[in-house]
Amino acid sequence: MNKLGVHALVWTGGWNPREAALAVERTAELGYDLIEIPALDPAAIDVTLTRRLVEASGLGITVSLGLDGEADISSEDADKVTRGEKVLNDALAVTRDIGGTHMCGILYSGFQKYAVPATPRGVENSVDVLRRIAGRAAASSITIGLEVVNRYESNVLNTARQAVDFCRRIDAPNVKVHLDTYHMNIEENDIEQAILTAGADLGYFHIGESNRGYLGAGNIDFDKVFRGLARLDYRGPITFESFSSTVVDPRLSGILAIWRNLWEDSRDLAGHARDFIRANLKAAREAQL
Ligand code: FUD
Repeated sequence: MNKLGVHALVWTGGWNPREAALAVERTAELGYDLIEIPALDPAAIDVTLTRRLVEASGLGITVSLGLDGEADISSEDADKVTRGEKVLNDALAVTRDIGGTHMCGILYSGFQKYAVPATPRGVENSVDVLRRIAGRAAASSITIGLEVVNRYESNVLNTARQAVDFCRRIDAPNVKVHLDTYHMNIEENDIEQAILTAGADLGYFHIGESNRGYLGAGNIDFDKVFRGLARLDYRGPITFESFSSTVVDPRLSGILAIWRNLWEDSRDLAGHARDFIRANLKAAREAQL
């Protein structure tokens, strides 16, 4: 069945030894199966420490990131593309060395608001780089998840349909579509249909509310979300994401525009999300029988 995960920013904004230990301990204590750690700066992750903590906890681990504008593989500027490929290679090495199974996020472009559309040549650059990254990832049995985000966070992949077409162009079995309910709620016509459109290409799933706070306290139609996952019989990881000004990673929280305090008690939030996801998934699966 699906492995259930939680994003590290629910617990901590950094990854020093104390923060890493706390995030791993709390995730395991609540019965989650995996922790997803952000690696916008892969060098900031202490690989030996992280591997030791994760192995001792019995959790799985995944890595997520987005590229910045100076290291953008969807650019027409060869230097930016080269820098972006290096960031992806560095993050992949971290994913491998900490025992990660998935590297996902906005791997295909800058993780930012663009003021102009992506260009065909830029998108071709992105496809070429990701094909090489996929080959290296496959050697370590790592799945690449291309996260579909809303228009303010990339100009390349905003819908499930675009992501499926993009995966076809890369044409590597370990490159999958990564959907996120927060973004789908903004861009898709119908969340359930979008999940079905991703189909067998769906390889990673983020669950987050419309205001990125407590699940069920916003506008997302979770009946459709879980029905879609059940109809697809999706078996991959499902990670809970939520952000509040209580827990801040200066770079990531800034890109995500986390200005408001939506919760203070990480443990209560994550415990609630675990129960919410488990109960809704179970009900949706039973309804399919
Ligand atoms: C971005 C997003 C996140 C992001 C991750 C990076 O809006 O939804 O999934 O990729 O937080 O660690």
